[in-house]
Amino acid sequence: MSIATQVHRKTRADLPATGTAPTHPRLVAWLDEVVDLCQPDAIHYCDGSDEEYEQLVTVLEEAGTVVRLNDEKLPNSIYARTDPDDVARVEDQTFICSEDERNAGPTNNWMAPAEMKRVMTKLYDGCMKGRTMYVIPFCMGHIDAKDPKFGVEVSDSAYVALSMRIMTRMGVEPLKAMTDTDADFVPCLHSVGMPLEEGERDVAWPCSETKYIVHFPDERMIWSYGSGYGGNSLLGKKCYSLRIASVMARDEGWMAEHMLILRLISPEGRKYHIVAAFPSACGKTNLAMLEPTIPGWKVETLGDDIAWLRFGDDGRLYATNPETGFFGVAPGTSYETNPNAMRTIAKGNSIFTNVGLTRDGDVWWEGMTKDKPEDILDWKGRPWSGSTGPQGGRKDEKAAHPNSRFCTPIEQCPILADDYHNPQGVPIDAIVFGGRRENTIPLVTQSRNWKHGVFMGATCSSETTAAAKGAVGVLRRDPMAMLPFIGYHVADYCQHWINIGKKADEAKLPKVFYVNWFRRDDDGRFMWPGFGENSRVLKWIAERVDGRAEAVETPIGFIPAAGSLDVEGLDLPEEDLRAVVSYSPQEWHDEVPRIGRWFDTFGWRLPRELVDELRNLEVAVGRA
Ligand code: GTP
Ligand code: SPV
Ligand code: MN
Repeated sequence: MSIATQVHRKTRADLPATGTAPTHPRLVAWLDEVVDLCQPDAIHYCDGSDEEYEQLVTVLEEAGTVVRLNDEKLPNSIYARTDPDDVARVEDQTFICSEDERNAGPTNNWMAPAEMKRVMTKLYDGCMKGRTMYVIPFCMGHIDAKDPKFGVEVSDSAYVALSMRIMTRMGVEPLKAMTDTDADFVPCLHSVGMPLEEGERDVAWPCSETKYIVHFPDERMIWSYGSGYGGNSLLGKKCYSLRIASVMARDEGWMAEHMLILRLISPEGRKYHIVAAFPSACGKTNLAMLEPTIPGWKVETLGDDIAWLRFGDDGRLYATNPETGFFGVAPGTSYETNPNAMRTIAKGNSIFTNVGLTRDGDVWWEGMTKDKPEDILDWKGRPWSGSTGPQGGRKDEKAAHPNSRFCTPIEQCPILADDYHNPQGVPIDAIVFGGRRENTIPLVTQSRNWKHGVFMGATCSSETTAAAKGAVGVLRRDPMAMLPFIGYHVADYCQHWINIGKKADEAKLPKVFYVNWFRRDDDGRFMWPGFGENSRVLKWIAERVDGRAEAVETPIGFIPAAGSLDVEGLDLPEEDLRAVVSYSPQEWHDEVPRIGRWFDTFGWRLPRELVDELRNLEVAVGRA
């Protein structure tokens, strides 16, 4: 830092400010440090009000970042296009900076915290010049929870402030609760990394080629730089509620998981609570809001992305959703596939990012309607038609980016369960793991017990999707769908799952299942129709929880006995059904060594229990 810049360094007192400055002593001290480092031109303390929402939309509109959508179609909603290079989570640039490298483990990027702070302090130095710094107090989960989890995000993006208002409890209420109790909070620093020189014109979506998404688990602190996109910038979401929270959960005896939460209600009115962990863009939002195709059964939604699991006084595991919104994949969402998501969005108050924009201010994406529209604008802003693709582009280029998203308040979901508002959450009957596998993994398998269920989760695998930057369709292991989100060593994380099982009676623990909606036939077509038809699998799971449905034991666990899966009215040839539910000895003969190689990467911390489960499987498939 030169002497000249030191002399002119602004303090917080120098800045024009709007909103009410906080009084929480540690927050005040941290804000002073951030201003000193980032040197914004102005500061806004967010209160989360409707008036503020309106003001920030105007700010973004004037900057060209968003446009307001047609109020008659999507009231109070906005549309944003990102930089074409800032469209997904950047896993390569995501770091777990634990003091001890061994605590980050083989699945995370690591740098020594001091070293990372040196690198990032240089980047942050003056990074908010020409911009307003937004101070965003929030709480993940209920403010009146036993142990509320507060955070404060400081960001130079109004888009982030607006999105955080949908996705979290944000503004005066969490700030007051935090201040009244002098509670700790997770400091979350975010900058798009594009300072403006005096008189320099801004771009519509400021960001930087240099990106870092960094977690300091020992300090419970998050630093993010260079990206304005979802999981990189809405720091309450993956950064806090999974990466930092998984470390808190390990230390405090609970679990932070990449899971949806749903309530399934039988025709007799029996309620089952199910959580399901699928990797990014593998069907959580869709399953969470499913409309059953089997008569008499109902689903209610509690969450679509993140679940926090804690023991209740009765020794059962309870799930809560720390979020207040859906940040859902747009493409493929329609009144056919996910009508409840469409109804949620239709109430407005939503932010759409990187989808298509119609001439009359509505949104469109691939799969929304059977017929593709003509003459709309694509996610890059080019005129686009279903018959020709974008002007100047290729015919097969999509109107919406495959990872384009809607951000919408959960309370607008027409099938939201009443217990969403209950800080205790709901008692879990079943945990479901899943992934995108074109072969090997049957439609549904039940584990023999908790330990075997942990083995299933630990060996989950899935083909990569557009939710993260990088190649799509590449098979990788994704333990509990948490590969990019575990804030510590993967082996210790699996051990934590095993230890949770030791804390409870096996009878009180949720039953564990593994599903795969994505098995394909020789022509590459999905064999299982999916979406609403997945209710047939949920019904089988519920009946297994009650010890009713019949199953066949195989080397990989229990699969539905012939006739036990309700397929009444399902339009699926008998041989396809058999193929999709079957256990294939040949495919598992090939799979087992792949699991062995995966476990080899864990090193000596690999839990004994998982070694035992692998041995059993090797023997059962004739690989021992
Ligand atoms: P994240 O928000 O990234 O964590 O993803 P998610 O797990 O919530 O995924 P989501 O439900 O948004 O689904 C992603 C994609 O998978 C969408 O394009 C869906 O249309 C598609 N999909 C969801 N369920 C099914 C299914 O049962 N069968 C098939 N074939 N596709 C599905
Ligand atoms: C995911 O990638 O799993 C998401 C979207 O849910 S993001 O918030 O960007 O992480
Ligand atoms: Mn997710």
